[in-house]
Amino acid sequence: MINVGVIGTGMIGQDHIRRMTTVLSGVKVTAVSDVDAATARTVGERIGAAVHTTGQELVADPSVDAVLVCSWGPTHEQYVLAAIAAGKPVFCEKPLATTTEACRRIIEAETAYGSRLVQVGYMRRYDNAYRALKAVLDSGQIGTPLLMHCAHRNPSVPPVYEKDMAITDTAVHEIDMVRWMLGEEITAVRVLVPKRSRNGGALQDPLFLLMEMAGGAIVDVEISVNIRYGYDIRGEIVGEDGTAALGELSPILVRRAGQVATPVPADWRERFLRAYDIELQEWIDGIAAEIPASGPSSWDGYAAAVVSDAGVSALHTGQRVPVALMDKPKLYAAEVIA
Ligand code: NAD
Ligand code: ISE
Repeated sequence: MINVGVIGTGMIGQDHIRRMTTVLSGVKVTAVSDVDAATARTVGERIGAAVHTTGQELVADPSVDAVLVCSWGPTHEQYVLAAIAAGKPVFCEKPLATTTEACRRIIEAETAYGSRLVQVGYMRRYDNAYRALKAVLDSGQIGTPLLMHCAHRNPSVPPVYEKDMAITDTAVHEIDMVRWMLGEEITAVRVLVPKRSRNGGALQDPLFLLMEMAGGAIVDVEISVNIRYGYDIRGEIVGEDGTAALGELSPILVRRAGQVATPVPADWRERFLRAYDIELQEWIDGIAAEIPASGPSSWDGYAAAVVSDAGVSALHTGQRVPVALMDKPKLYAAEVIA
């Protein structure tokens, strides 16, 4: 049984606690912590877990074998570094950190430790539809990929959501996904700014992100975070010999009043339900088997942060911004992305 401590008991923290408590096997949530002490206490009491005042105390708790970081992005670094210092495996929700410099510090700490302790929550790599799309691409059926069209649509976002988060918090999923899907790095980005939706208030919504890949393909991402009708994630690869796209995921079609309708997921919890289950179960099983983390790494978190920083710069300047990664440390050399 792996004892997990959860830092951050907000939306995804509570959802991961639910799955670790009622869906997954070989895991127990033994401790929780949040700067919102009342929420942490309510959640901790519900599942019989210890409630710590700080994340650092939780990491030091001997009843915690592994740490799950689900607090706000800018707070991730301190907890990931604390877990590495304690030699405990740590699963950090995306983004690994909100700046390139913070990700570099995590890489330095992990490489000094000498083996992988960190996994980042880029769950699309565990989604059946994305995996099926990658299998078609890798089989060669549609030939060399030339373009990928993506849409990342949220029905709405909370009031704390700011302009740059369209890149750093939302499109960062596509940034990680295309590196993994095409097996190559992103070399430059641009952001186009269309007419503003009246549903977004003061927020510039939507945005259009363009990414140039090392092999010459171009990826576009529509980022709409006030689309109202539901949570809609789209992706289509255009190859030299054909195209392949994520399918419609609903198990039913409703025919009524002269129309055919399929339900749209309400949010990311519903759309990626199984992907989150699989990523966390594999993480837990790996810890139980004493195998170093093999999912998205600190290097992937760093690469996503560099592209995301470039995206923010492109958004503010209107310019094409090149992406340059540092040399890859040996610890991550065996990973799929070159
Ligand atoms: P949220 O606001 O619902 O919850 C975040 C929690 O962190 C809050 O309870 C807040 O009080 C707590 N917190 C803030 N600062 C803290 C600190 N210094 N120490 C401890 N706790 C602190 O946000 P959320 O939607 O649950 O997002 C949390 C993280 O998960 C973010 O990094 C977000 O990007 C990520 N996330 C990932 C996915 C995904 O699809 N993989 C989906 C949603 C959120
Ligand atoms: C949120 O943090 C997530 O990670 C969701 O998957 C994404 O769709 C949403 O835009 C983010 O704010």
